[in-house]
Amino acid sequence: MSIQWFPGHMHLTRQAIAERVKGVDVVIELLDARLPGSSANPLLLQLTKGKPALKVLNKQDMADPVRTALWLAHYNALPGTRALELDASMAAPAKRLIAACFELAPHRGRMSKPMRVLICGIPNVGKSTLINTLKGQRATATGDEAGITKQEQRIVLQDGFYLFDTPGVLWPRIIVAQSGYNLAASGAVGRNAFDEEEVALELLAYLRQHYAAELAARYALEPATVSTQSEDHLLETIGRARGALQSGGRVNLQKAAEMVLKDFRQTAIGRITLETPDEFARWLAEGKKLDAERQLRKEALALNQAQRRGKN
Ligand SMILES: Nc1nc2c(ncn2[C@@H]2O[C@H](COP(=O)(O)OP(=O)(O)OP(=O)(O)O)[C@@H](O)[C@H]2O)c(=O)[nH]1
Ligand SMILES: [Mg+2]
Repeated sequence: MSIQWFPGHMHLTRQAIAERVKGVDVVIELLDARLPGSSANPLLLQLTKGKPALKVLNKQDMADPVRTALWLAHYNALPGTRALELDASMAAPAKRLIAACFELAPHRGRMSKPMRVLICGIPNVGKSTLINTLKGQRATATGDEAGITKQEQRIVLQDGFYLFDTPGVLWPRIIVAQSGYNLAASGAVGRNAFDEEEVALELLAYLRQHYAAELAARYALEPATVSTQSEDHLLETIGRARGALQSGGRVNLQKAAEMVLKDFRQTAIGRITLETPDEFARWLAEGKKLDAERQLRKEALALNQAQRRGKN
């Protein structure tokens, strides 16, 4: 799938993150609890250079609670990593983050040594919402669309406690194919940058395997339909049932795909998580292998061309 991942302001942000990290005490990485592996920036470790970091599984109210528990256990078992779950619009749990920052950087938080917390994560994951919840007022713009925050912004939470809101970033190369689809399904990718039908088909393929009952209930399908029909067929069945038709009575697949994606994003199908830690580890290993093979082929091709140029 081709995705126009990296609009200009995201490029700048990567540099801005690297620059900004020098002057912060804690980095909070907001992950999407529906796709924790795919929403984790593989470059972040390199960008944050050993700063105390906290992973926050946001939008937990939309995710499958059983799987959220698996992901929290997974992250908390990694050395030097702490993870929490969150619904960024709820004040009480958000306040736990403040306490966690003080645990990670106990010497900070006075006027002379302020606590400086950088909040980063993919587009639309809820960074600005979290900041507004912590602040108790609308200090920064939010919206259900990727790319709302365009510039870094400093918010003073209280005396000696600063939060830095950053524009969402995606990384230039996504080597796990499923991550591309999951990011697009979640709403992290701008509307015109991917093919809705392709993404909806991948989503249906996953849901029919792992959330068959929810899928059947949402679209009033027989369980047998869900288990026996291919995702292409399912999309057509759903489109027909929902009246997404075009002239001649054929199903408008684009419209059907948009409907399925909207339902997923609004939790209308249920609380769904698109990956488990084990699944993601497998996808990552596979992605790395394919990527290494691609790299080798590229090198072989370059060598071959150089040799031919040498002969001429
Ligand atoms: N259900 C639910 N929705 C959330 C949560 N956090 C954020 N949202 C919604 O997600 C959307 C995106 O939130 P923002 O705070 O603008 O996201 P952002 O990470 O700042 O996005 P960019 O600035 O585009 O990078 C908004 O519609 C929020 O209301 C959450 O924990 N649960
Ligand atoms: Mg924002």
